[in-house]
Amino acid sequence: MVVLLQPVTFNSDVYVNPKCKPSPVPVPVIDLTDADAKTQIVKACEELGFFKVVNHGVRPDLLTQLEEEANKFFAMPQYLKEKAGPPDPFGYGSKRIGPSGDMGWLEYILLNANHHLSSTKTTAVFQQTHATFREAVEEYMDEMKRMACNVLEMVEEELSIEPKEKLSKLVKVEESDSCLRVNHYPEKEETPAKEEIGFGEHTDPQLISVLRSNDTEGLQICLKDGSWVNCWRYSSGILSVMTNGRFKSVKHRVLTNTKRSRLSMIYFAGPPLTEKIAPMSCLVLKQEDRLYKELTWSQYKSHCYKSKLGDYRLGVFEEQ
Ligand code: GA4
Repeated sequence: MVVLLQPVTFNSDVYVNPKCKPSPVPVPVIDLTDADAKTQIVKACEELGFFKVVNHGVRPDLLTQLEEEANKFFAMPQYLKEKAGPPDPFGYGSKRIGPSGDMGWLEYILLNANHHLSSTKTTAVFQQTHATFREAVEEYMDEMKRMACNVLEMVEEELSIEPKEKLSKLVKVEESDSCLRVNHYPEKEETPAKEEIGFGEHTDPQLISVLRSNDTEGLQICLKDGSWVNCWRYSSGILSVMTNGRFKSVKHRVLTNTKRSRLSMIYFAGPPLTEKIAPMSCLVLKQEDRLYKELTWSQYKSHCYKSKLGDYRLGVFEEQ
């Protein structure tokens, strides 16, 4: 499931590449204060695997401030940024994504959201910047956690999931294995701008991802028929297992064909490493309807981190 934090305004003027057309699929826009929000969220998770939220309660100046601070980080000389790399997986990375040789036209920082910003690489990111960056990151992570829990609680209510807080607790607890990724896709200098893969196609492995991006296009999602549509603001993995396939894990990618740089910030809400992931019994009426077996998040995460970006990873959960 992916959640967007932005207004959907499909303005075709901003597309550099004529192949990039506004999405023909209306992106569901869900007002989190709407009485019907939980029904709309579940419908969006079943049909598309992503939706945009409004009235989410995150103060706009926090979003602006974090974007400004992140831009300042990426504007620093390369040798300074590299003091916070290579990513292990946390820290600063450039062009290389993950440990299996995937490459993209981007630079990024990956931060551990829970063991509070304590890894050596994370510390190195903040050594190069002002304290204001770290403060904004911490507040943003708290807000993303709150929002992810809020959305998961609505899902629990709508699907009558028992016990109460079964899903949201996984993210709320101290040991939750969540992370924040800030991606910077630099603008292209050539004219016409050459299409490049910014971030190759993949699905996110965690429970829910909350994405916020600046006003630059690039994000595309893959529909059930295999076609790619622009959805320049966006959509996860194990929620699909836990709902026994009822929720979709949307495949997405980012293209860089733009004259403007793209900045995106994604909070990946994950459960504790020891948590057992399996279809929730309240959603599987008959044993033979169960599509997936049980693995811990730690086992699944290790499997993911050995894979290539575009690999189908949920197969390890599938019952024979
Ligand atoms: C995709 C979602 C998150 O960005 C991420 C990515 C991770 C990484 O960049 O190191 C992975 C990718 C992501 C899934 C497969 C493996 C691991 C790169 C890769 C090739 C931080 C995550 O948790 O999984």
